[in-house]
Amino acid sequence: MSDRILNASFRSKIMSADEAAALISSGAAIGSSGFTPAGAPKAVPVALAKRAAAAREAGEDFKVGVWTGASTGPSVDGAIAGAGAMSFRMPYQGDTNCRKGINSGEIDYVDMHLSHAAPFAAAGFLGKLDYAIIEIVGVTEDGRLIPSTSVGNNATWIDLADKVILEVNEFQTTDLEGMHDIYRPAMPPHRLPIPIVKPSDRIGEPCFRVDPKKVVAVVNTNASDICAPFTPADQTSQTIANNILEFLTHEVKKGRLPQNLLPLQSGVGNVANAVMAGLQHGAFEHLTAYTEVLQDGTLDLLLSGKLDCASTTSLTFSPEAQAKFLANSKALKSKIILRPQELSNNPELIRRMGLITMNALIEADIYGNVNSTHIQQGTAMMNGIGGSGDFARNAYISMFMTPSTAKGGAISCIMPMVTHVDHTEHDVHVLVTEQGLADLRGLSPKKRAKLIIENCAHPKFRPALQEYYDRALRLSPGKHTPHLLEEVYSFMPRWFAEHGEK
Ligand code: 0RQ
Repeated sequence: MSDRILNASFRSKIMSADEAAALISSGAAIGSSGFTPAGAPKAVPVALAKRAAAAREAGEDFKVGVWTGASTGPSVDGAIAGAGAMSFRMPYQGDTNCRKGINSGEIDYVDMHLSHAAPFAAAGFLGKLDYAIIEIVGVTEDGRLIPSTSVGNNATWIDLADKVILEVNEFQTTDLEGMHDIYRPAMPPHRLPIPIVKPSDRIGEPCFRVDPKKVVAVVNTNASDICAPFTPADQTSQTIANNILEFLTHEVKKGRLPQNLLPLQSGVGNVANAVMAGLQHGAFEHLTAYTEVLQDGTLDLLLSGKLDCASTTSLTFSPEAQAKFLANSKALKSKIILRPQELSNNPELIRRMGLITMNALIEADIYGNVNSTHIQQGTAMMNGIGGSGDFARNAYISMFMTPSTAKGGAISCIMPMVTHVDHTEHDVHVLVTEQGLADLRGLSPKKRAKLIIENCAHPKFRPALQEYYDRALRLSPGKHTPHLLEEVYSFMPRWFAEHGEK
């Protein structure tokens, strides 16, 4: 332990996770590290959940609010929400217990753009932050903190919190030191342009700074990140990936993209991973990525030399890829930059560098509006908008991808009207399913509808969608965006009744 903590004042604060958790009182707001769910603390939140469960057994209520970078997995969301000890959550989650709490009304969830989280908190829109619980790799002699496998909002939580609890995770490689680029934009009216012009630029410092007086506990851990393995790309994800690669090749041929494309962003999940993995076999060289999650497929591109550099805020690797990363961490140091999510998801940078963005969705409608967050007819939360809005609104080319059906083919992911809108028709340039691709750029709503139904909908649902659209067109002639609201609202329950509840 001591060789990771080179500063004596930090060494004097070493204690157990239980002792650190005992410092936190009910009602506290906690800023936790963790991004999908790399770099999440492994021990203190679990101890806190244990404490909350004991309090509940003793007839007391013990609840905390949890602010994070993004999803944090079982050691934070799973444990605290599982103990019924979470009162508030922001800005993104993906955990079963947490989802249950949100959808049963137990947890107040603020689902927000990831680029907004740090500035909202810094502006005081979310109230006071009492504790930061941050996983780090070590402490330097002069008391700076070496970040772990994600940066997320950690720099902001450390600055804003009254008290800081550190988890020094010996499992994480010390080769991470030097991969990070920590920079916090000033708040308006003092904010200056962020001087990143390409993904490989470094503009900040490799470590977090903390006022040592705020550090109340240092806890030793030794555990890997808990990221689920990716399922090998099935036929559907592979076909979606191929459709996207074909499209990119076509754009290069047309002269609308350079030979090495533009910086790539790809979202979370198997399809996103399959697209990045697919680039391995494509003709593109000297690629770059400016993204928020770096998954297995992107790691392979870095290792094969296809991808020159990747800027991200988290390293979200399956156990297999974690081993590959560890074996190659020295070589990867010059190729990976981990930044705060205020930079990885910064709208101004995304627009200026001209990103190609690829995100998954839950449902899209025939006009190109996208629901990324809600199920059960728009009433229940799945995960959250995450960074998809930061990227989609500002992309050079914003792509959304999905299998054409969900739940074993029972539900169409192309609907007459989405039940919840996260990304409007204006932010969706290209829609891709395994059925095909709809390039919506420069098309009016009626032309978009034709293309989406023909190219993206599953053949099983295509006739019903076409029939709805034709009737809307007939009954509201000349309208810009033909819809039959009475019908669309009756259509959905009927459809779901016929094909099973979402
Ligand atoms: O649920 O496993 O219970 O059946 O949604 O769907 O197909 O496994 O796809 O893992 O890529 O997730 C949009 C949720 C897709 C994700 C979403 C059900 C489906 C399954 C997952 P089950 P898949 P993925 C960068 C960008 C928002 C944030 C974002 C997400 C589950 O990508 O959260 O993009 N995106 N961030 O069955 C009912 C439908 C459905 C449906 C899918 N039409 N109706 N259920 N599902 N379509 C990362 C960050 O921001 C951190």
